[in-house]
Amino acid sequence: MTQDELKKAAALAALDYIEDGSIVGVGTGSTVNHFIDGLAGMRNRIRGAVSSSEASSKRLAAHGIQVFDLNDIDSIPVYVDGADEIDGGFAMIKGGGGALTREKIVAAVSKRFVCICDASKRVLTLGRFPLPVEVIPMARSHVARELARLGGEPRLREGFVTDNGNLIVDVHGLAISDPVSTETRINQIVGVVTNGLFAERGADLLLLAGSQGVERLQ
Ligand code: ABF
Repeated sequence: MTQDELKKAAALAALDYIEDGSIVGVGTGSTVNHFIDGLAGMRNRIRGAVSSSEASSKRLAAHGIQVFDLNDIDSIPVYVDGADEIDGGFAMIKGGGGALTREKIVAAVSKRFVCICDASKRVLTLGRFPLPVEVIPMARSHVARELARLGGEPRLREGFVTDNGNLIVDVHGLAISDPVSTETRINQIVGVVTNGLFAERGADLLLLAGSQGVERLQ
């Protein structure tokens, strides 16, 4: 199977966890695009969705799925999203697509985080994938200096502006042995909006697609 076929298999497995009549939390990325396309087949069974990016909102709307403002919703039973890396404790690096802040907000409101991945995303230690950090533009240099003190190599993502009007700094070369404390430490740097470590609130269920099928891990 190709990597895209694996992504699709993981994404379609997530449909099993969608509750009838509910609002579905929807992430961002190529794996999630398969999930959105699958969700279209059951759109009459759900109330609608809350989305983590303009791109996902557009795709949902194109399928006739109503997209709600998060501020009008009290709770979301299930949030489905991909990851760039996920470790054995279900801590993740996310934000390769630049939607990390909205993803973290929707995940925070959701009761259950279902992570959908192909097997290449599973790692022993997070950090080979550069850690994205969303930054207020005027704080860019300050934040980069502070990130360098953590031992990584911060690089501005050229020509990229987030849906929130901010910048992304990708930190290369980190080996993240304690994801919760690294997440907290980076978030304390003034000018950081959020970082792509999802450790404090990691995934609850991992649907991991490999050549043998989709493993359901929790
Ligand atoms: C989102 O999509 C991001 O947090 C992550 O960066 C990316 C995963 O990429 P893909 O599904 O395209 O491999 O979940």
